[in-house]
Amino acid sequence: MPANLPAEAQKALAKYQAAKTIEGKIKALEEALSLIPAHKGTEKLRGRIRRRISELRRMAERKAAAKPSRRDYFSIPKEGAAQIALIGAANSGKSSILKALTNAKPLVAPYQLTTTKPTPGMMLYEDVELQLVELPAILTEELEETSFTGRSIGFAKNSDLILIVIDSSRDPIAQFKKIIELFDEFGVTIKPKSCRIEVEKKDSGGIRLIVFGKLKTSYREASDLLKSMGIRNAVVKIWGEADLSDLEDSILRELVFKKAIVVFNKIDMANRKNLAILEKFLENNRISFVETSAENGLGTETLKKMIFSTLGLIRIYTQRDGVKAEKPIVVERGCTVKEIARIIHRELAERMKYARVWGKSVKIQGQQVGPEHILEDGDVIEIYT
Ligand SMILES: Nc1nc2c(ncn2[C@@H]2O[C@H](COP(=O)(O)OP(=O)(O)OP(=O)(O)O)[C@@H](O)[C@H]2O)c(=O)[nH]1
Ligand SMILES: [Mg+2]
Repeated sequence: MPANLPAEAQKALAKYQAAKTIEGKIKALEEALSLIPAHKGTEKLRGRIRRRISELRRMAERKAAAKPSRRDYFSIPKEGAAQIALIGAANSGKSSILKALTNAKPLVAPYQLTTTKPTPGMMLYEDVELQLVELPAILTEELEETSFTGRSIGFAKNSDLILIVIDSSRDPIAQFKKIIELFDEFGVTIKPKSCRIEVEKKDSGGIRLIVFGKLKTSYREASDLLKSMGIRNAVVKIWGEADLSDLEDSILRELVFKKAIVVFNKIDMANRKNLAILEKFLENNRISFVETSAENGLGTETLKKMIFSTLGLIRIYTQRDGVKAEKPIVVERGCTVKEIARIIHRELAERMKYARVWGKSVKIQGQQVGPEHILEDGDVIEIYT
């Protein structure tokens, strides 16, 4: 680990940390690379920087290729409790799934790239409305990129959940691999991390590591890595289990974790052997998957349930003078009574004294609870001021 980089190189790396644009980041890294002498001790760092530069270059190329004037039709206002993106290769059955799960009537056809713009539909899960958006194919059937690749992944990056639709009648491993590679290039990962790392840069005070879980490297090595990346003063918080490469990832790259479900569609025509291998891999990596046949409805109900549970949403029904609201307030798991009060009315959160709750979060039905009480799916709540 190069503890003593030339001051100029460290300055360039600090510039990279501060850069706001892709071009600025590339420039700073190129400068740093030219200032870091090549020898055994700097080999790893130089390699890491070179990898990051080529990644950023690809991102810049893609950005230039996507005409800004076309941006507009690619944005769909969020509706319902969450926005869910359907993404995958051409003809994998994205439109068919959208049609099976929502009120939308997209064109389903046996030729490639039938869908050429984001197409929304509303799905009703019990009493919760969720928005599904089919994105134009990011790969052809031959697994070549399309003119939509960048924009479709960009859209998915902003959604609450991604459904990766795989055509099980064609090689599922090749499709999945290619899609994950593309996601990686665009800074998206779907693999649940074993750790969370926050790097808060400071003006002074050196490097402080606060480890809530476990750091599988020495303090010395971690702080050397930070210094070699131009970070001299920072508070670094680590939750869960992290190693040096996790730390590297969080400093050099800006990987966004997205919840995802892999949907093996056309299961009626599946290539079973390869599928089993991929499913094992997903299981080991804690990535959810489901088998469907949009043609005959197989697995679509399971998919609906999985969408709701993966989103981590719960439904809270407010009650007033004994009358329960018909429509729930849909919030993220872990929501407290006070947060619900705030959603109803800001003043209510300040004026509330206690609440009565019926449902899974209380032992006695109608139990009196305080503002910090954590609610569960299906709870009924009456707030008293
Ligand atoms: N056998 C079988 N065929 C399916 C299934 N789902 C979709 N198909 C067929 O596959 C073809 C493509 O389906 P689409 O839903 O249009 O696929 P898409 O992913 O939206 O395609 P693009 O919009 O072109 O990217 C159609 O001929 C569908 O009838 C399935 O589960 N089983
Ligand atoms: Mg389609």
